[in-house]
Amino acid sequence: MTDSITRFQQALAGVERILLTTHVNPDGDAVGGTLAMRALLELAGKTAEIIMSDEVPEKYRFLVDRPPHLIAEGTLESVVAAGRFEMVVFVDASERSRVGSVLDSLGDWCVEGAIEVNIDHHLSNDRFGDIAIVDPERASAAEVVFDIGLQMGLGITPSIATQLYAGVLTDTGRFQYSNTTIEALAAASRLVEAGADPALIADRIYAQRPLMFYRLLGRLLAHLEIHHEGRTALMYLSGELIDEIYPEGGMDTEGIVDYTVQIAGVEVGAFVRQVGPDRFRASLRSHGRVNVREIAEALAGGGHDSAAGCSLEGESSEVRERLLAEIAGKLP
Ligand SMILES: [Mn+2]
Repeated sequence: MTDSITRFQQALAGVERILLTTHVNPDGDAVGGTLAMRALLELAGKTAEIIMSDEVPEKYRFLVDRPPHLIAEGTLESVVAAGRFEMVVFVDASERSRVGSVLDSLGDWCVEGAIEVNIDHHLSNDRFGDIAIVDPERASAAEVVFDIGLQMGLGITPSIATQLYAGVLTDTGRFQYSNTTIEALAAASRLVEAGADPALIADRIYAQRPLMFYRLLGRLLAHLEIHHEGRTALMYLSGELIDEIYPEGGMDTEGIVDYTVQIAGVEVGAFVRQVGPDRFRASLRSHGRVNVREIAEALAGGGHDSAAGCSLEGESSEVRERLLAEIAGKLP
């Protein structure tokens, strides 16, 4: 880590324009970590722009000091017209493809041989890029960004501290997941010292959700499936229900999967949602006794030992059977 941050610092000296990006369906860590990294690069005197595939969810907009560019927007031309990027920084992406359609245009936006920097904390991270600053011991990418800021001696402003704290808070499930380590808590403590307000941040993220979120949650809980003698809980969100509850889009399902594993006796919780015709996304959680990363990897996904995910293709009942069979094989 220390060595790769030093190499990053050396590479920074030779570049002026830096592009940052993060994974599709950005969560609190992706949003907070990427915004904070941009702010740190600006403190280091660089020109830095974020381009992402999906928009920042409503509940994280309070973290946004300057809006990131969206791939779907028409503003990109002016960004690129100002000059090509000499460095691309990926934040919270376990592999290059996780950033979605941004990847298709990188060649148009960047100079040839632009330096790729990979800032992440996923165990499954494949160390892509020219410089990989990856620490799987860290609960969040935000902590890795914090380490970079500290090692580079850049000041952590209250705004940066707030963005990073949001990353630690959300990726540890409000300091509840098994990744809530001494280091994660220490980082959170130092971020509070630097100006992050824990009560305000928790309120903005968790206590200001739109009514529709709870309507959706109610429907999903009412139809929760219990399998494997009570050890597996599965929630399924069909495309029809998405269209019914969110006819104008803007669906927010973050954290819904946690309910599946908060039921007594349940070892593995799964939340499967339809993302297209015969296309699904599954999120998996466990209490740590079952390694859900292995389940996800068997289905070409990835993640952490007690929080993982994968994409699935096929007919909905067949997809669920495949997932349940994989879970059954890992139950104690
Ligand atoms: Mn993360």
